Amino acid sequence: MAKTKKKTIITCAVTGAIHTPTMSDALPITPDDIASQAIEAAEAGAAVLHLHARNPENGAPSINPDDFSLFLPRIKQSTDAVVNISTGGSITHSIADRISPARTFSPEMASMNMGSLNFSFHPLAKRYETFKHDWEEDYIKNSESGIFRNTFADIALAARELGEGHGIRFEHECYDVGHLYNLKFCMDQGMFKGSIFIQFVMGILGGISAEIDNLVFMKRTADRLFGTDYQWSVIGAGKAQIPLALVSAQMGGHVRVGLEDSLFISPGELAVSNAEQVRKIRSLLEAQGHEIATPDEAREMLTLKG
Ligand code: KMH
Ligand code: ZN
Repeated sequence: MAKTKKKTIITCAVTGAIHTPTMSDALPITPDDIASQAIEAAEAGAAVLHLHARNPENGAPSINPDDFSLFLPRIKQSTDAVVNISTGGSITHSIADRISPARTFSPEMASMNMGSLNFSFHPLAKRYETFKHDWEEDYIKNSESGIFRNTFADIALAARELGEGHGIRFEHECYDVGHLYNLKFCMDQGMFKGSIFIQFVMGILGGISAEIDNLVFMKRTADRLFGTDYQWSVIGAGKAQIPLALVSAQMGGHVRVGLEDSLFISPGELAVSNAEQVRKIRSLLEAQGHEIATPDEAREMLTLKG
């Protein structure tokens, strides 16, 4: 049974697979950058670190477990934060490849994307005249015709391999209301047992937009489907990151920040690091009377294997 929320869990999503090196010098690319920014984010108050890997040579998104092995041990050695490994990878990879890092490292948490969508960030390409690396422009533009595939069979495979196989708990990424119904269906099929942690992903082109009305709708729908005994959080992509995180906390949810979801610290101003975003949301939350969960408190609330 999920515990009732007492404190607010800050997740930091450190690098992701949408943003590319040209977009911000702060985006961690090398294993050393990923490790040091993750550690700094944990020290600033992130109880959960959501992690993707990058090709150390050119910063391209990577789902190669070898690339994770270049930074995971250092993060585990230096912090007590919950490690959450992405199974989203990037939209170009198959589910079998995307689950390989979580299967290799058996973290406490992994992401689980709850439906297929036109996951597109191609409008970003227009903002840049030149790119640091050859792969970037095509990668961004190709997302216009990309489908982020997460069929029921894909979800079942990931649930079987990682949930049943390794006792990993999931950050259920729901990009639209239909994904909540997908989650309910999967639970009814027995794919996920015990408490759930829903991440309402808002503001990705192809998914639901980042508006308070939509968050209330998502939350009400989840309440209807799952009762009140679940934990939840919000990703507000881009400029919605901090404003929607604050609304989430006021509504009883947790928050996610990090350069995966937004490169900015305030409108028009690039963040200098993941930790800067963590410090900002932490101070705003504390000013509103919220207490920040430690990693162990997050483990208890999310019923992780520890
Ligand atoms: N990039 C986020 C919008 C995953 O890694 O599985 C969603 C995400 C997906 O974090
Ligand atoms: Zn991710």
